[in-house]
Amino acid sequence: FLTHPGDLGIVAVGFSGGQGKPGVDAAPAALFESGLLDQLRHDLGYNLHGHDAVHEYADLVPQHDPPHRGMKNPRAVSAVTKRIAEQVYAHAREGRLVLTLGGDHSIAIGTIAGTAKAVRERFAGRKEIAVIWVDAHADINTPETSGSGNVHGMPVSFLTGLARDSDEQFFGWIGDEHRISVSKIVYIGLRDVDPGEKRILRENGIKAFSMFDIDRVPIRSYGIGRVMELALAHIGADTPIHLSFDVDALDPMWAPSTGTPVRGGLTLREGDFICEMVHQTGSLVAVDLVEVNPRLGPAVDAAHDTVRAGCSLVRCALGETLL
Ligand code: HAR
Ligand code: MN
Ligand code: MN
Ligand code: MN
Repeated sequence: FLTHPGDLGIVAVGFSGGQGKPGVDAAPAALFESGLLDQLRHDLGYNLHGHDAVHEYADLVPQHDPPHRGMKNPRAVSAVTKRIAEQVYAHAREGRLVLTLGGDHSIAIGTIAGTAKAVRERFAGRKEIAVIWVDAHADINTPETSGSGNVHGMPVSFLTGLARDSDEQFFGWIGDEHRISVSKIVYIGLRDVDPGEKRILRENGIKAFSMFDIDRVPIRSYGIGRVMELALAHIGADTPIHLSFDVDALDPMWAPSTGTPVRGGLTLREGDFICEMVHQTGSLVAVDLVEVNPRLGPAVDAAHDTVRAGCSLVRCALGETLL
């Protein structure tokens, strides 16, 4: 039964260079093995494109890649995200909804750059995308504010132009056509934000809903339903939406296998609800699912549970309904 027929471009990214823990590159294969593609094809009725390969970008990763402005693996992450931007752009230009499976969250530099460029072209520069960033973390460090040097903690600063580098091999390839404005980002699920990031969020007036806002304490906080109403109202109708979902937004109870788990997160139902609400806008143009690491986790079932949660989030974003 085809509830949502349509063309879906898939970019499967086996890349982990935005952070230090191996295994996050194995997520696309694990998601495929658990039946995600069949669910998208048969249960949701999509025509799939680009799903045959998991890209490893080995040709773009140099042997010697010393830090630049404190960033680790800067040449590799820059070159890989540039390539991802081209891949996402190529799907989006064909009018396909684009699903990118990471990989760590540095890859969103590429996915969002690609979507932003395609939407600008499609609407002759009159429309800009909005980004809903679901995460325990804000990922808005600049190279200078980052304590870790991991680029997966910096994608939003490069995408907004808060961080820039004129050198092509260190993200200098990012142009105005790839960027998003700070007023078009909404965060949901934050609970582990560095002091420097809090200052950046405040100084730029960036819309952010923390776990406190999602809690159902009477009067003072909103609950997930009201948070989604407010988030979508901030974006406004008729604005193309890129949903970038970091699986660590979920509580480790639901998604234990991830590189930087933070307790006190979203339930799986709250995560699915965010995705369902975004789907219902009819404005979704791209989805990322990142930071699933099937090699990590406390128990034998951890990876399996996390992969299943990831599949559920993706299905909800792509139109699965309960009835
Ligand atoms: N804020 C920390 C840093 O910059 C941790 C970032 C962790 N990021 C992710 N992606 N797991 O959200 O290093
Ligand atoms: Mn089936
Ligand atoms: Mn993230
Ligand atoms: Mn995170």
